[in-house]
Formats: sequence, structure tokens, C-alpha cells
Amino acid sequence: MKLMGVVNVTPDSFSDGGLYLDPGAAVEHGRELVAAGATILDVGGESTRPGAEPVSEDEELRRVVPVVEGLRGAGAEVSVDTSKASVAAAALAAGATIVNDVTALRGDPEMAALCAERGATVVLMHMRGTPRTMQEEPTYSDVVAEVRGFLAERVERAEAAGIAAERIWLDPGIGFGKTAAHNLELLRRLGELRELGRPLVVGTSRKSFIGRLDGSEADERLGGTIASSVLAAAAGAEVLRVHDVAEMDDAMRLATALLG
Ligand code: PMM
Repeated sequence: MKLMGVVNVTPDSFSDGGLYLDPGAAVEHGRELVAAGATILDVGGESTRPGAEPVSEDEELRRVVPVVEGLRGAGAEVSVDTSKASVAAAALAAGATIVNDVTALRGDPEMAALCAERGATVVLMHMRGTPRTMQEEPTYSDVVAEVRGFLAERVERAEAAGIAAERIWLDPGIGFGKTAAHNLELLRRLGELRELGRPLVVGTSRKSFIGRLDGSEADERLGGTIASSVLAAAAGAEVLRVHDVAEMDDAMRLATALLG
């Protein structure tokens, strides 16, 4: 199990927007997350919160590249959270090894070939619609079957583009075009996604479905984040994408000792 610490270099991410917009502050934060137990740092320059507007390529490059450069050699693998091939290319050149693409290679026609050519690991995430529209009444007949079918199709596309099977990780996209009930169903039946045979990444950290259940605001969702992430790990998630790495690392040590 690996902890992927979130380093958002954005003014508007839902729980930490604007905190680390300065590259120095973002690098410092990333180093703290490594000290706290992160083995992957996910650097993102475009907010994907519900309703978010896209950012320009220039702006995303300006935000992301200095932070990836600053975190090279910090003791963790660096992942770039982007759906733009130009941003991924610059981040890979600056030391990133993982491309975390919330569009699962659908956002930019150049992305799959780039990842194949550079030998990057790719995270393929399920999302219904786009961040601007995704929370407009999402409906599924069987959310787990649909997410599974989508991810299976994206794996085929990625492999057809030349991305090695062992470099493909999958993510159900908690909160991306899903109601609270859909998110719970996906977490409860995570085992069905393991049948795809790829490592699973799960990101519940501070998300609104937790607030729907316990009434918490984004900065009060640590308990729900930990409970959902520990259970996801117990169900087979290999990478947990979280903001609160120190607390998550403590919880996982205990959970691992108990569950083996
Ligand atoms: N969630 C967010 C952003 N990127 N990437 C993956 N692979 N999985 C996620 O669940 C995910 C993601 C939104 O959270 P943030 O705005 O706090 O970064």
C-alpha cells in the first residue's frame, strides 16, 4: 500500500485551494508529506472540483513545472495530475514518472502516445462528464458495472497505444459524476474492480460524500477520510490519494498490524 500525497498548486481546489500557489510553499509542503510517509506526490495545477473552469496550458505549466522540479529527489515518486499532454511532457522531463489523468486519456489525443513513448505509469480514472458538469444528476443502472466496463475499455485503448500493462493503474473516481450513494457502492464493491487485475488508486480524501453523511465541511473530514481509505485498502486498494498523509500513515500502520 502506498500513500499518494496531494500537492495542489491551484487557487480553487475544494479543500486546499490557494494554500500552496507559491512554488516554494508547494515544494515545502511536498517535502513535509514525504517526511510524513508519502511515497508518491501528486502535483496538480488544474482544479477538478465540481463546477471548476479549465485553466490555460500556459498557466498550468507555470504552476506545475517548478514544483515538480523542486520535488525531484525529495524521496518520493512524482505524479502529475493533468489531462494535457504538453503539461505531462514538461512534468516528465522535470522528473515526474506518473501521469494521473482524470480523463483516462480522453482529454488530449496526444496523451496516450506520450505516456507510451516516455514509459510513464498512467492512472486511468473514471469520470462521468467534465468537472464543470459532472454533478448534474448523475444516474447509473449499476455504477460498479459501468465503472468497471469503462476502465476495461480504457485499459484496452492504453495498451493499444503502447502503454505497458504493468504501467497502468486504475481509479474509480470517487466524487467524479457520482452521488454519495454511488460513491458508497463503489467503495463497498471495490473487490469487483480488482478483477481487472491492475493496481487500484482510491481518492476519498475530504470529499463531499463524507460531508453528506456526517455533516462535516471540507476541512473537517479527516475521520471519514481515514475510515473510507482504510476500508478501501482492506478491500485491495494499493494507492490511497490523501491530503492528510501523517494521520493516514498512522491509521494504516495500525490497520496493517491488525489485518496483515
Ligand atoms: N481526486 C481529485 C483530483 N485528482 N485523481 C485521481 N486519480 N483520483 C481522485 O480521486 C482525484 C484525482 C480531487 O481532489 P483534490 O481537488 O483535493 O485534488
